[in-house]
Amino acid sequence: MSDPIVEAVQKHPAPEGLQYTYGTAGFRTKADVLDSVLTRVGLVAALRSRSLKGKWIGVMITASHNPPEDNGVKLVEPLGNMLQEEWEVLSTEMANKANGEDVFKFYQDIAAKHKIDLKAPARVVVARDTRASGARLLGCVQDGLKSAGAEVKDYGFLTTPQLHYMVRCLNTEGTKDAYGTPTEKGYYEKFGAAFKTALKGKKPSGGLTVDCANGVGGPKLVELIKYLPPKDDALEIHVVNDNVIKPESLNVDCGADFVKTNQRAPPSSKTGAGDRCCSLDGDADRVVFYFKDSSNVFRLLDGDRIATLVASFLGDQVRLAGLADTIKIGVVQTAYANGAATQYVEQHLKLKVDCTPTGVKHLHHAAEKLDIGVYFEANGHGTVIFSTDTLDQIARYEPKNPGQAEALSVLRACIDLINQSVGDALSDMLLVEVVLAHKNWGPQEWLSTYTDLPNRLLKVLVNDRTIFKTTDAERKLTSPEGLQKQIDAEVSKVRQGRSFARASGTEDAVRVYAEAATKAEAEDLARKVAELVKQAGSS
Ligand code: G16
Repeated sequence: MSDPIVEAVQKHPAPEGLQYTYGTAGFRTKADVLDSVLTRVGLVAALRSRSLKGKWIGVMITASHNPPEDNGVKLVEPLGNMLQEEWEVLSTEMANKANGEDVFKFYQDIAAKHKIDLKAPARVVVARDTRASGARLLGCVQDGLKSAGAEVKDYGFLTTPQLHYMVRCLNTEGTKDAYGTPTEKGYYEKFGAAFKTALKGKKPSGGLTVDCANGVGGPKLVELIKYLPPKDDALEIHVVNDNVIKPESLNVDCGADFVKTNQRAPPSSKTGAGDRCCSLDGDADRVVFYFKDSSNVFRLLDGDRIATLVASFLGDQVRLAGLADTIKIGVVQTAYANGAATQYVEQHLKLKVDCTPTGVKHLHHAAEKLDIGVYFEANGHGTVIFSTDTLDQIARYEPKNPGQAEALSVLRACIDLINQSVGDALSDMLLVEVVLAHKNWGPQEWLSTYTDLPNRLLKVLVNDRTIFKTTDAERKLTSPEGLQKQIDAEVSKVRQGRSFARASGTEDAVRVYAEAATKAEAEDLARKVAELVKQAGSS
């Protein structure tokens, strides 16, 4: 059979014996077995766009925090959200079809089942991070898109959140919800201007050293800096680990995942005590802050800290603006949130906390139900979203005095500064700096709001991670049988103990998290639970 789709699929045959799954953040695995997946993702993207009458759909080629030899791909919905779950399932099926004819038939079946007009326009935006395999994989997507007759806009290298931004801008252009100009310059201008307005002439104390994980965030941050107010008036940023010429250095001994998992600064870090630092991940959708205290001890300010800082600041502005009776703020976390952070939000900030499974798509959905939803994973991935009603209220509200007017204008600038389509390390970083400047805080004051419970995160390699099934927002295992009981027994032996195990959605491993009253107890609990997981996973 000869059809452009069959030909494109046959040009990139699937390796035998591999099963692909659209996981936590799309397809992720070793880059050298991804060609066939990328071509088929091109077909799904074209179908998804046609199903929405030609709305722009995004395709991002990245493996984010994963090692340089990995790569991946994810699809972005028209408003910059993650792909709808039903389409994740279709993508998985498409990726696992044996050959060109099966793929072609499935393509037609999807169209028939979802009443998609295959003559309708298909529009797709593509971008990639700086991985060496990116160019080849882009070619594979392009082959799929071309064979399906899609119109393609290739933005070259972008951070993942920039791609989400482009998609939202393209789909809202010329409407009352227009999000911005769909160009890189448009992105820098929007966030640069919002940063300046939100600062209200306040200057963050000291500079900020930004570790860019040797990924795409490096060159993009260098560009963004050109659009920020001059460093003497606002923020002095020192960019480090921005070597994209050596793709093998991506995420190696640097970046947000390294810092969060190892609870230490990148070994190359040269900052002194009290210097504020942050690390982005490989595609700049996560950020964590940290510093050395006066005793030279490493102190981490992770996603939980960003959530508490931002929720308390936005809560203050809403109250000062006189809107506290009508606008409620809530915080969304995952099981990885430190117990002390959850307690702080509930008992000190008196805000509601929801817990969802890992993956920003889950947090985003929960946050959409709130007036102002602050959602961050402990690993630094997150953002704040405002409901349409809340945005309207804030836009229409007439302040009753200068104090209210001031708070209202800060709130409006924060709305512009926050990338509401998805967690964005660059926008989150600027937001944190705004809050610290307004509070006149350094990292020590930020840290002093509460004390984290010591914790440990471990990665366990097992034969088959799919046997690890969870419930209760991943806090409890339902399979393998009996394992949860064993974990509970270990947890009960330590003070303030909590631990859980879950299969990663981006790597072939099971993750174990443990926290307890002391570092020794947390480490010990993590090690014991990891041993239990290892045993259960090797049978
Ligand atoms: C992705 C997801 C995050 C998730 C992380 C780890 O991050 O977008 O929401 O927390 O993977 O997931 P897992 O523990 O299942 O491997 P990123 O930054 O890699 O895109």
